[in-house]
Amino acid sequence: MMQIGPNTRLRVSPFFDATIEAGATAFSPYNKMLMPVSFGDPSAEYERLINAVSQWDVSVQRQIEISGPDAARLAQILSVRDLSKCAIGQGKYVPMCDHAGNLINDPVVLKLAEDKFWFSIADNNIELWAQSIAHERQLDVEICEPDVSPLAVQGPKAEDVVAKLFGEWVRDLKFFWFADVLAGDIPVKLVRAGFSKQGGFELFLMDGSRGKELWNLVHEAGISLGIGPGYPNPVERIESGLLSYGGDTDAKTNPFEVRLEKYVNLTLDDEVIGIRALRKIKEEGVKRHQLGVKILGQEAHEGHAIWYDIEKDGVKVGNMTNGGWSPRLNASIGFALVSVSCQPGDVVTVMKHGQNLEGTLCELPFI
Ligand code: THG
Repeated sequence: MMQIGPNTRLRVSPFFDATIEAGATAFSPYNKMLMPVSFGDPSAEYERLINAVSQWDVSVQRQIEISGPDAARLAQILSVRDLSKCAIGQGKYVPMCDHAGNLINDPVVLKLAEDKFWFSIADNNIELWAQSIAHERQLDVEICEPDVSPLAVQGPKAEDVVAKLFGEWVRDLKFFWFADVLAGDIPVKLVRAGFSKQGGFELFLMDGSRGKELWNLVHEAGISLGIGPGYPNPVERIESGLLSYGGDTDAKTNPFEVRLEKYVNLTLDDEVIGIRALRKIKEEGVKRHQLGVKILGQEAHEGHAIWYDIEKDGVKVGNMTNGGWSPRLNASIGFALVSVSCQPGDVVTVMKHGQNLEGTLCELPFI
């Protein structure tokens, strides 16, 4: 049997043992940790997310904590979305850019206090980035990665499971808002969030020694509702139009290209990193945009398609960045990052190695 040698470069999730017991068969690296990405039965894992409830070890969604007198200022410097109206107890989905306007992350930013924020990050080293910016600008802040590990509960029955654990009031928690709760005596921050469009919550475990207990409590609360293990589902999130930073983006992707314009405030102060570059990009117009591509009449293909070339009239116009078989659409679908000369309705060729597939571009989301 293949073994993984955990060390400081590849850390173990507090839920690792529980996911192995639940039958995890594959893991993927993310933020210097491993995330389970298969429990051996992809169609059952998809079905329970769509029709029942699924629990996911997403502790790889690390929190970068910024606290201190200049915390609010630094949080805004790092974010191209206006955070001034974010309340304590509220989160927002926020694009982060480098100085050239390239997307470097798309966290959920949680405001814990006037002087304390968590950046719940996608896969990139934001702790190092935030430290560097703070020191260069001589800001009075502390930055760390606390012992916090999210466990997602997703699906149409997720709310029932979470209500069983914490009470009926959870049904009134608004999207991206959060509250401190106890699961038994395990401290948890309960966030209405999750990387699917099937509804649900994330339980941020606040004590990494208690991962197995929390996993089991959620499992027990969900048994009668059909709960089972899962992970951020690659097909459901494509159907739903959710972006995977680093999966659907390259080093030169800006937020306008990947449908994040509504989260960008170009009137923010010039000290916000990337904002001047984004104003210029907006003025000049983008060269690429993200659409869907639908390949009709194709059997499910093994694994997941990544970064296949897309051609139109024999000329490369971009890439299918991620794709997979959609049971609900009865088609292979994917995200297309293509030239703005391409429009929904255009017929294109997806250059799968050794097999060229005819597809049609479409608006997102698929569902
Ligand atoms: N939850 C938490 N942290 C995360 C993710 C998460 N960190 C990594 C990654 N996911 C960050 N990316 C996203 C992408 C999309 C959403 C959340 C995090 C999301 N989008 C909704 C949408 O696009 O419809 C809502 C956005 C809005 O309109 O405000 O939820 O999943 N903790």
